[in-house]
Amino acid sequence: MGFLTGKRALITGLASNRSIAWGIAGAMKREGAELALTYQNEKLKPRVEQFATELGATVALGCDVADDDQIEQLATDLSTRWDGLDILVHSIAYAPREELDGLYLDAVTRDGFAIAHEISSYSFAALAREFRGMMQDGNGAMLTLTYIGSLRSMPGYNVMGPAKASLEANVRYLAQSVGSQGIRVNGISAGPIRTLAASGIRGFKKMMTFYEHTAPLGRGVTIEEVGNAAAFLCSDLASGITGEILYVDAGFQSVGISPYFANQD
Ligand code: 0WD
Repeated sequence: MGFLTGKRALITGLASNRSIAWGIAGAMKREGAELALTYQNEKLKPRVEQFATELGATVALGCDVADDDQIEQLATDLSTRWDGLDILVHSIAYAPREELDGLYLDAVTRDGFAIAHEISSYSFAALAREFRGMMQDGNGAMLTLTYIGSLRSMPGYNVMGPAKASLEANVRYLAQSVGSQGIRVNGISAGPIRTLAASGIRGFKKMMTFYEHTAPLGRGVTIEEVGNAAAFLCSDLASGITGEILYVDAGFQSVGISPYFANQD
């Protein structure tokens, strides 16, 4: 019996079988959770419905998190199918592509800054507000995905850095807001993984090489590894953990200078 048996999980941000949300869905399914998936728009609908079939997911529902009405509708639709929710996974980020090119100060605009923060950070609070009412049994868990670009500047990550910093603060404030209901809120800071979202970052391949030379494990991480950590954090095994950002990054964040670079003459 898996450690998520009997849990019902709503997973957002599934765009392809390379998405981190796919790794999370797979791990949660394996551990016994019943799944519901969301798709952002009609274009993604057939693909996500196919994923739902493969995962034996109960439902696939539409929701563009830029639209409050759609978030509300999602909660209404889900509540007609399930009488409660245990796990909410927010695996969504977006910034206009032009914002992710060149130096931050040359690229950042008022609109781009607002959009990146709205979709990548605020939407977590918007979903949390809508779904906390369905998490009534005192063991709910909410999870989001972040990146170390929140703490350190990274080439081309630009406005997503401040947006992820905001998201991580969101985790702490949400944890405080819903802690009295027994709901836990955490984030996973994942190492870079080649997904659709990552393809917007120029120089991603070269950065991966640097990453592999720096991380103690000498490699990147997989969506399956992120999925396993997500399943744990959203399970009762993690009942004492909230307001936390857990690094699943092959140890990259722990390094100052790796021996690889010191050994170069
Ligand atoms: O290296 C990476 N891939 C890392 C990703 C390292 C660390 C963290 N992350 C984060 C991302 O920032 C994001 O928060 O993980 C999360 C998931 O990202 P992913 O799995 O890398 O990306 P992807 O497979 O592209 O899924 C993100 C999806 C969107 O995909 P596209 O590529 O179509 O933009 O977020 C969804 C969408 O499906 N999304 C939305 N969903 C609802 N409403 C919206 C929206 N407005 N905007 C984007």
